[in-house]
Amino acid sequence: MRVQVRLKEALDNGRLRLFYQPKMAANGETMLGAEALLRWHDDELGDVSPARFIPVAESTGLILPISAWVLETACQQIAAWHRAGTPLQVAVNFSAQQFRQGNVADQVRAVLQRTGAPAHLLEIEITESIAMEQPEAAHAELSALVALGCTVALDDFGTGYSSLAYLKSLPVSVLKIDRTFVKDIAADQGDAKICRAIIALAHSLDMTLVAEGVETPSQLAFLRNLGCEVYQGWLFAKAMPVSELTARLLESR
Ligand code: G
Ligand code: G
Ligand code: MN
Ligand code: NA
Repeated sequence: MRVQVRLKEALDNGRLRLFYQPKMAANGETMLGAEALLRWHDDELGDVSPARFIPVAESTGLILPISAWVLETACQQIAAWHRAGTPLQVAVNFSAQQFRQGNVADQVRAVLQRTGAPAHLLEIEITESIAMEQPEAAHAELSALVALGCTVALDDFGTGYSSLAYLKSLPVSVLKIDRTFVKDIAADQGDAKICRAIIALAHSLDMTLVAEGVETPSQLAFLRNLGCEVYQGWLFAKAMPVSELTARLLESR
């Protein structure tokens, strides 16, 4: 109850923030994009993880205004980096309710127009389970997003149950291997095999592979050997405020 009330206040009072976590190329130096991640510091509750408050927001309907704020803020930032001559692709997490509500592509089109963010710099991340929940509606919405020029990534891949036939039919160009598989990749034969299989699957469907939660050089080496293209994790950087990410973009120019 307390989280719910204070979350509403945080949204209304501009206390939510978006941080950005770099996505790196296999050389470990080139930044290919970033994922926008919500952060909330509450005076009483301290730092509250989105893993805790997103489910509350989902169950109270607050997720819709929060998601609208996230999309608007990320697109404003995409436009700002683009205007500054340091364009960066930014991935935004979409919630189950946003998809249930429908007309996602119309909403995205309006925000792109309003902010001046180029569509090709916006990536939409949806979890495998969202895509499976309403296969036909998700297919139609995702196709409309791709028609706008956005890319679509399947997040937490490997934790859901998408059929390969459905996966093949989806207009998705990026698979993000869930970090639970990456975690023990160097120690656990089973996880290593799952990663190998997911990477082979992605490549056979002409999809780009992103590994999440890369924390150690040995995980990186292992994934590199398997031909993974994009790396996200604390080995490279945690999610950071705009000012820090901007400094990195300027350094790398
Ligand atoms: O970055 P972190 O570990 O704190 O994120 C925890 C969870 O919250 C992750 O599953 C992440 O996808 C989710 N999350 C973070 N930001 C957003 C957001 O803007 N929208 C939605 N729907 N989920 C988010
Ligand atoms: O569910 P989703 O993949 O959108 O959420 C990404 C989550 O993973 C965020 O909560 C982010 O903070 C977290 N994360 C990013 N890199 C790492 C990492 O290297 N290790 C761990 N444990 N978590 C990470
Ligand atoms: Mn994500
Ligand atoms: Na994920």
